Amino acid sequence: MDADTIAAIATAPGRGGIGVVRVSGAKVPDIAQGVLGRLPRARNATVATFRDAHGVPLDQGLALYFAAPHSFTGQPVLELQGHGGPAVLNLVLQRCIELGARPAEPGEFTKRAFLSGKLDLAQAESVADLIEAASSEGALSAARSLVGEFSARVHAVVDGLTTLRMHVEACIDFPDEDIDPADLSTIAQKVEALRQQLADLVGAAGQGVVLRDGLTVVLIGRPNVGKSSLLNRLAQQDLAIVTPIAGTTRDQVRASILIKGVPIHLVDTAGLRETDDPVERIGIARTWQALELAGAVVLLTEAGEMVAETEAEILSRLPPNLPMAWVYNKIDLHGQPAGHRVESQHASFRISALTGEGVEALQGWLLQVAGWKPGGEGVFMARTRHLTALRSAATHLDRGATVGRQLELMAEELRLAQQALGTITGEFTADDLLGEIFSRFCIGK
Ligand SMILES: Nc1nc2c(ncn2[C@@H]2O[C@H](COP(=O)(O)OP(=O)(O)O)[C@@H](O)[C@H]2O)c(=O)[nH]1
Ligand SMILES: [Mg+2]
Repeated sequence: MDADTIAAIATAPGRGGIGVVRVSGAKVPDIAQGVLGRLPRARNATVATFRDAHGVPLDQGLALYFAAPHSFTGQPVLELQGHGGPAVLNLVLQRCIELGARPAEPGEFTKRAFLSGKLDLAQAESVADLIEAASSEGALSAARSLVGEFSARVHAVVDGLTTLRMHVEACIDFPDEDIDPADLSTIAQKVEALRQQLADLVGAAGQGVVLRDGLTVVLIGRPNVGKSSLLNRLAQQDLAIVTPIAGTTRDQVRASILIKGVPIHLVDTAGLRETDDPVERIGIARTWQALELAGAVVLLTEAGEMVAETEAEILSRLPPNLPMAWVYNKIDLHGQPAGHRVESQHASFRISALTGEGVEALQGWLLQVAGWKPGGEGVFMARTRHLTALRSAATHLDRGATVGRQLELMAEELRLAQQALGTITGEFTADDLLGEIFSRFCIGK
């Protein structure tokens, strides 16, 4: 573990009732002596004056000392809880640095907690996810991961794999014909049970990824069909300029909204048409680019109007398998009722962006495409990285299930499955990945 003592302002920048400077490392007792004149009793809240090198008071607050290894990082930790102003907090931080600490890097406290075995990697990641959660659903699922529910389920599969591997390895030592058929069938049953366990886990983690990352939805169509109006309606704000003039939207307008706690990232684009306007043409080129990163596309046309070449071209250029909703907008102008039809990945809706009629059904479809299922209990925050690892483990188990009597092959697949799962909790994680994960944290965490 790193020998440096690190310090950072752990509370959000700005002014607040309380601001916390956190210090972790071997020099904590000296730093406490320097700032407070003594080392407070461990795990006791102590009222104290924080002083500079000349004894001048910088602030008065609470000091909390945690002796190693009973702290967040596993090292000696000092928390100085003073007043939440940027200037005063900086003075206290500088005082700690003067006494031998260095400024912490983003995520460095949590990284130390991971390295000292206080948290596994999935739990450490959920610290950042909890802080960043955009919705209460997201926060609750991150908290579930933080207390280790996700890791526990991963470990349960790993334990199952370990037992199974022992069983398989034991059988390998016998020549083929001596393997007891009863053993083979027990092994097959266990593989099947683990596949099911893993499939459930993939489902729950997939939900977590949705809660964290959401779905990017691109609105396209000819000019004036109401794309910007629909964006504004969904965002419940006037974000994009709406006018009856074709070609109003040129720059992409982006808005992230929450539907039932799921982040939906909307991209409003320049309407697709032939144009000589160079600016609009750039906008149109960007529309096509945006589609490459889309998780779903909403194609708008005006209700009661004929479908034209533009739509045919759009349809022919859409990436295959991209979920699409065809939205017939402006039903209020044509006296049509709202309505919708959903066929798996494809759906059509009759709506009015102006009155909002029919928009709720469209929102429901977006949630469905995002992969959200109602009753998100037992969902825990997960990342794409976790999902990839779970799927990789599942693939190895699938392969393991097909090898028949070739138990050497099965043993190898089981080993690879276990290794894939190990990357989630950090047992088999490369250093550069660790660096990348923690560098995305905020400072002081
Ligand atoms: N009556 C009616 N007008 C709409 C509706 N949606 C959009 N409009 C109008 O159609 C025009 C073009 O809308 P806009 O959102 O800028 O279309 P965009 O070019 O596709 O972004 C504006 O005058 C809007 O007020 C709708 O559902 N009903
Ligand atoms: Mg527009």
